[in-house]
Amino acid sequence: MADYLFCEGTPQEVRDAKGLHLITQNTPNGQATQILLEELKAKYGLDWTTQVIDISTNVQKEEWFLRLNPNGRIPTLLDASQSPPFAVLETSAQLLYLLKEYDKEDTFGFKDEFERNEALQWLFFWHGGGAPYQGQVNHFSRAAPEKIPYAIERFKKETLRVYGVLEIRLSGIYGPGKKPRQWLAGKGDGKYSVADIKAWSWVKGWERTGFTKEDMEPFPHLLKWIDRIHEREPVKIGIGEKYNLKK
Ligand SMILES: N[C@@H](CCC(=O)N[C@@H](CS)C(=O)NCC(=O)O)C(=O)O
Repeated sequence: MADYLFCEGTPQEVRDAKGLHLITQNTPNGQATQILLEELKAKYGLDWTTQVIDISTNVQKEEWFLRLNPNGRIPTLLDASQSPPFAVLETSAQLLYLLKEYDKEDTFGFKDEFERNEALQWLFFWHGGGAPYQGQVNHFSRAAPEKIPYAIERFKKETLRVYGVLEIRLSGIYGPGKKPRQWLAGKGDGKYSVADIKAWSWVKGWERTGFTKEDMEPFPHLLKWIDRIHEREPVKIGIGEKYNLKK
């Protein structure tokens, strides 16, 4: 028994978990892991339990949560089928953990080392260079008590720049034969993978982030990629009603 993972305040549903247990809220970060779980369910019949929390109450800063994820942020994944139970923080680490443990056919990852590395490149690119900037646009334009034009402009500009990086990749202009790609990683025009899932969960929210259609005009391949991923049934479920907070 891994006593260190639990304390008096640990909710019963966490203690009762027998397999994978996801603690989330339906935000872009939460959605990345939600989508991969739904994809794995569609492909292999994977099962897990979900606990939707309300981060506006700061429940993610309570001791029971910090024991599972010292960063105090969602999503948090616990795999209670491991002995001792294994807790995973950070979306990209969760995606990689799920690939290793639950995607036995590498459907959403790659067997080939070079392709696998490409997926890591785009995963890290978005984790470190995309999500934090788009997150700051959201913060400074919606949540901040004071509107600071410099901060909003700075983070908008950087977010559009990284959208431009994705556009370069998907348009294929600097790739072999200058052929457009369908997906971020993989040979040829690529294969849908965790790299796409991670970036998509943020980029698809461009309108909500405050960008206009004119802002997005330089990114035609990116816009098509957004629609392509949105058509997948597990993706629709992974960002849908199922993950909304039940009041
Ligand atoms: N780098 C982290 C970021 C997670 C994150 O920022 N989660 C936000 C919601 S999208 C959160 O939990 N915010 C609540 C808080 O900061 O207390 C990841 O990829 O998992």
